[in-house]
Amino acid sequence: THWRLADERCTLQEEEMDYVRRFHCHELGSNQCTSFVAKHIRAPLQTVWSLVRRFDQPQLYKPFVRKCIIEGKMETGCVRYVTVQSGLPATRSIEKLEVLDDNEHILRIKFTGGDHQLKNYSSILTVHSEVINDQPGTLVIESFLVDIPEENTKDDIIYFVENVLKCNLRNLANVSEERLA
Ligand code: A9S
Repeated sequence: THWRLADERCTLQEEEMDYVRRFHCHELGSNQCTSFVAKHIRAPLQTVWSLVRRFDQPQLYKPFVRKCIIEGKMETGCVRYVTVQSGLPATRSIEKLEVLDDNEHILRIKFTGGDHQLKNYSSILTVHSEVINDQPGTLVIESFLVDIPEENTKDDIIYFVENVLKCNLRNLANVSEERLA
């Protein structure tokens, strides 16, 4: 089992890095940092993408989101007003839909306001179909770019954002896999 585990880990690395190189390029500014998280989900790509693409309802899979309102139609350039659960270092976020590509399955978002510390935050989320143990699966990769704030170190901000994204993708897996049950 150790060998298989190791194999899965290195397989994850190889395919993941190919996608990251192709789809997750960020123009790094002088005082900015970037990283990414990835998650294998045991559900077909269409199921996962149907949840991810709902820019108007991030609460479908994001556990920290309490409420979300968007103005007008859900299309490139539209803005959502997110309020988040209590106990977090922020209460709200204003987020703009940069790209929603239903063919390439690419979602690009920028945070344009709010009372959080994530200045000039932008993210790219892509989904890729794969086979896991002969079952249809989906590899989700989410990368981000964000300013390094004065009061934090680069490692602090990366640690913080990576953990939020890991929570989001873990819950995306739960919701996607439940939909099949
Ligand atoms: O939700 C995302 O896609 C990504 C992030 C990093 C969201 C972070 C967050 O919603 C909190 C979870 C509330 C943490 C915002 C915008 C600011 C925070 O401080």
